[in-house]
Amino acid sequence: MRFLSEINSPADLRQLKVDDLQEVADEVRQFIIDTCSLIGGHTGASLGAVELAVAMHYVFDTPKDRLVWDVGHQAYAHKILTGRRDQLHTIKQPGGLSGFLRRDESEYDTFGAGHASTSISAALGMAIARDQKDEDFHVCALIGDSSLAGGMAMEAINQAGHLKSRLIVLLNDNEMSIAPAVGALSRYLNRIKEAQSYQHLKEEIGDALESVPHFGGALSRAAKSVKDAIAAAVLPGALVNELGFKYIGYVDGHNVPMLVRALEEAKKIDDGPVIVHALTTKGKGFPNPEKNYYAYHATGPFDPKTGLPRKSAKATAPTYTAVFGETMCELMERDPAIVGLTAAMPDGTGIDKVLERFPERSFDVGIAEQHAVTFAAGMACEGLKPVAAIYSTFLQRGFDQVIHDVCLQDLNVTFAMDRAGIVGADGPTHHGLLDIAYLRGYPHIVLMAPKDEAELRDMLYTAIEHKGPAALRYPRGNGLGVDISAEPKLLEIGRAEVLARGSDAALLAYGSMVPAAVSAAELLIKEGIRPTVVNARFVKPLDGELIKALAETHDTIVTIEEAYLAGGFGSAVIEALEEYGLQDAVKVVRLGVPDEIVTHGDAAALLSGYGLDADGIAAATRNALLRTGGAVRGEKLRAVK
Ligand SMILES: Cc1ncc(C[n+]2csc(CCOP(=O)(O)OP(=O)(O)O)c2C)c(N)n1
Repeated sequence: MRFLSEINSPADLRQLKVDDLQEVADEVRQFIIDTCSLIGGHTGASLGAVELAVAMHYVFDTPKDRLVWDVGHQAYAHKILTGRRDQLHTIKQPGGLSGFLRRDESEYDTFGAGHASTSISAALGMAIARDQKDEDFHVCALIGDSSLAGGMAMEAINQAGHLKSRLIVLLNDNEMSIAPAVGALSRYLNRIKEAQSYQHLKEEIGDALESVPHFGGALSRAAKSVKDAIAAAVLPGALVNELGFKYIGYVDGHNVPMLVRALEEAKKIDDGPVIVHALTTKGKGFPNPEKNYYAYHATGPFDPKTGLPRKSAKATAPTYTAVFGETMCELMERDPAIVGLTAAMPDGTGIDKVLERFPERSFDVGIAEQHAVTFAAGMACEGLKPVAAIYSTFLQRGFDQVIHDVCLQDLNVTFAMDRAGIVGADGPTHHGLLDIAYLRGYPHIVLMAPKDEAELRDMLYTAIEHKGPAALRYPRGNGLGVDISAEPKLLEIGRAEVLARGSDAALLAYGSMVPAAVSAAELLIKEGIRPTVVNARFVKPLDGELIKALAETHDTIVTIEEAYLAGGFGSAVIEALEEYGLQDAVKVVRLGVPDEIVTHGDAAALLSGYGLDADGIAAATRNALLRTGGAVRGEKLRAVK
């Protein structure tokens, strides 16, 4: 590494000559490939943004000038150039760098990110604050073409064009979301590119015509007016003229000197916002000759020579995502009213299978969770049975739409919330820990969580057939390997499943925590404690009859959930007990995630750190029984964890 080993901050980068920057970019790219080949990560997304990061840190006086990255998954080069090169190998690892951006990780991370389409709003806020404080610095938002289509980015563009504050938006246009980009905006960006190519062509033809003896001038003028007409029709188009943005582009997003020139031009515009349109290739330089879009976005560890994935132990059980996708296809085969929706996560949610099998009855709406929910509501008004498959964390975006557009009108929409719980390496922005709390407080909605992948099939069917809103949550990763060959069956709504009857304590577990509760019971039985174990199945409506009965026959109820305790499943149980006047009849111990931000890391280790595994549940139960003096048969209790 001729340059990179000496670059410990952007100030070092700015000492170099423009002519050296392409080589710096090459070194950064190789560094990303070498690192990600060992630990995986958002490899392709970051490889596509290497030159953008080099050019931005060269042109802007960071951190005084503010760079605001959208999502932050593509910012590995930014991390490398801002003093975090030697820690890159810790990215997404326990105790290591975040896979996204965090204000507390670096002064160069001006705005925390992980969810899409936030950068222009935040950058505009910074620009306005700068103006109000009479300060002088540049603000540049970097946003991908798919995130640009997100509602909030559009709202920010609308306001930026109106406010006329100095703001630079660098558009990283690779025609890709995680899957290929969808939507009219994507088509519009393509038209800009086509029109510009046409314009260049016309310029070349114009020059050639100019040289034709006698008629040259007239022919050339005619050609230019055609060119102007095309340019006026498409270029710069609505985004620029009508919405008050200036436009610089398009620029080859892998040519650093050209990017530097474009950004220098953008810096000169002081009377309003400007968009610099850079064309990039996702996965640029990834050593995989095959076009594999999904692999380009994020990868596991791979061979740096061939790009092929390193061998990993093959999981025997299918993922919850795969079982969801397969079950959707089965149910859609039988019922033409069912439609499937994803918001830019076809492979992540399993809707990719549905899009393949039923292209007319399934939709990728792009990064547009709010729209997805209300779009589903509209379809439900007309008798369809939409299933919106949205990660728990991303459905947070559509909260009001769930309430106002679906629940208030009691519409038949199913929400399939994948990645509910602790997701692991992606960390705080991606954990799905809030959905119980944010959905439970509103009338009409049915909320459930399966204990395994077979029950996921039953719950999906039950939710779709339920006339009204219903949501099911299930975790990231593999199921338990149970038999899933049975036809999905309807479950009785609001009825829990008693898995074991005991007397000393009742373990009341929700969804992903049921297997851990069963294992905890096995540990306790060895000590002579006989717990009752319940698969709660529903948090709304709760199985009130069962909860009453448990309160009357047990000293202690232990509730267990992979979610924030505040407003969660355990809270619902306590509320129910109060409603029944049984709050003093039984001690309730709630196990779940406390009131703190959960870091990134290995999901199983994080869960165990919160006592959400068999050992933790057994220890908490023992502890509770000691305190309540509950009936403990058998010998002495072992030391409490
Ligand atoms: C609100 C929200 N929905 C979905 C995602 C998942 N997601 C992460 S990156 C990404 C694609 C972003 O595409 P683009 O903005 O074009 O950037 P690129 O990855 O192509 O550089 C998606 C859908 C997210 N982070 N936030």
